[in-house]
Amino acid sequence: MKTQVAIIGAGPSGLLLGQLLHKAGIDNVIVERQTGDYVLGRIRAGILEQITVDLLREAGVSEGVDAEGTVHHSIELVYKNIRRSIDVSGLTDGKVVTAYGQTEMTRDLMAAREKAGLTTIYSASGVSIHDFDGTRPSVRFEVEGQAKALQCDFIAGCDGFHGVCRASVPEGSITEYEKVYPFGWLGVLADVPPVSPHAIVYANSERGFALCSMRSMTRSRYYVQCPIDDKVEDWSDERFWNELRLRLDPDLASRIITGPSIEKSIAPLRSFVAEPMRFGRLFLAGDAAHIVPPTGAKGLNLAASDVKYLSSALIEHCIEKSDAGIDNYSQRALARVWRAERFSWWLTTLLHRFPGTGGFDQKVQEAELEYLVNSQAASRSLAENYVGLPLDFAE
Ligand code: RFL
Ligand code: PHB
Repeated sequence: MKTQVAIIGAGPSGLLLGQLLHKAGIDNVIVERQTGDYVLGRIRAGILEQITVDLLREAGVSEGVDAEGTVHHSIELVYKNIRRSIDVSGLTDGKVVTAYGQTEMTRDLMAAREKAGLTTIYSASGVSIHDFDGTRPSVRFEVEGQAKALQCDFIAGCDGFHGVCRASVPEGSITEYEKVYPFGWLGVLADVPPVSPHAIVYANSERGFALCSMRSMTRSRYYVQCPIDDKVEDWSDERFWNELRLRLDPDLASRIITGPSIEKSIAPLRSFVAEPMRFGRLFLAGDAAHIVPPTGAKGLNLAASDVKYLSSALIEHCIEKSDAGIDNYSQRALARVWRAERFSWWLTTLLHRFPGTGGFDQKVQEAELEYLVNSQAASRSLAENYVGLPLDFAE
């Protein structure tokens, strides 16, 4: 088998990259370790920056988000049992974020790929990548017990945090920066109307962080901070809803509509960056190169901006015969990655209860939240990061 770009991973990074390359006439094959249904079963992100929605549009896959996405103009912050709104749009010249599930976005991208007749190899086992430091890279794997080889010009490592691509880079060529947080998020998806259909609610409470989000007017996504070693079985639906209510202001708590969970999972929180993001003819994109704690809703959006930079670079190489884009890819992507890392770390630190947090730390968090909602300078800084920083910065 032969292709121009071998993409490892059929998550949002890999699928979006495949679509953008295809639109530009660049041949690509995706190799994914799981089945398509498994990939769709992972409930993750829900908030898209405008840049991400624009990219879906550019890829010709925006029908779903245009029809079903819910535009948010504000976020709400709960602290000291009160709730205050931040007018994100008003503070950013009208920018918005859109609630549309990663599951739905992935489904749309998979459907578009199938319709275009592009090759995706699911259930590939023992995937390995070779010779990306030379001019003729290749990918090897097994499908139904049969060994396969895929020759290519470039490899895009879109295989997430636990993937094979980053792990295949020689140790001395990569630097990893990591911070692991001492708690997790317990997430519940339920077919109930969202408590706050016009805003995402972030709560700081003495009992720990909570978040109210949505997927549609009939499907909601809620999270509570939990100890990292808790098990999903420890959390009955009833315990979850009770804990959520206790972390919100009384008005919002009284309005929550509860129902049986249709998914419940615990996610660890981590900040991680691998530098650089290019090794010869191998490029890392999305979670394969970096992780943010989900507090700022940045993970999927960073994956999308990496893909924007990478697709432009590969198109420039293949069509315009210029290497400027691929040579600059890592630096360009990392500039935006580190800004989102900073924002996600800051918001996580501000909103969560850390083990050993005393009265002083809680008071300082509350003072900062009060400052945030009352100072236009501070709320503008939050807003411009939340809607997504520009794709390029002056260095
Ligand atoms: P993915 O989604 O992990 O996809 C990688 C794919 O690669 C496959 N794979 C392999 N394939 C072949 N060979 C191998 N050896 C392979 N190893 C792995 C995997 O099976 C998988 O299909 O990475 P990608 O595409 O870079 O996408 C990143 C996003 O999934 C992630 O950043 C977001 O979900 C993060 N995130 C959020 N991001 C946002 O922008 N907004 C949000 O509101 C938001 N909320 C969240 C989140 C992540 C969460 N969790 C569970 C970590 C909320 C949560 C709770
Ligand atoms: C979600 O809807 O899953 C979501 C929303 C906002 C976040 C993280 C996750 O910051």
